[in-house]
Amino acid sequence: MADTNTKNRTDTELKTARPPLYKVMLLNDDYTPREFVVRLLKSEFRVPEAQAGAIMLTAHTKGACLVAVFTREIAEEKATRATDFAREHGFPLLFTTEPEE
Ligand code: NFA
Repeated sequence: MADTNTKNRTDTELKTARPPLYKVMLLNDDYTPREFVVRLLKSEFRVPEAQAGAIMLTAHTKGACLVAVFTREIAEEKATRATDFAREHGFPLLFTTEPEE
């Protein structure tokens, strides 16, 4: 059964360790078609159509946009997979990762 007696727990016991999180960023380029970016965001990151369009447009106008946040290993794997998929289709589209502040 779960320990519901919070009264007698110490501060240390109450602390829940959370792994550091990493941002997956979408970078703009001049060659990858907008529709390809939206399709990739939907298939690789499970982002709904409207949100995928908004992320693509933000990257297009501002140079970069946050796609999603994961633990380091997952973030790196997703960024690599998505970037590789674009390469396989001949596009220079780039996803990067960076630690969340
Ligand atoms: N800038 C690209 C274009 O005009 C679209 C794009 C958006 C590329 C976001 C990469 C990231 N075709």
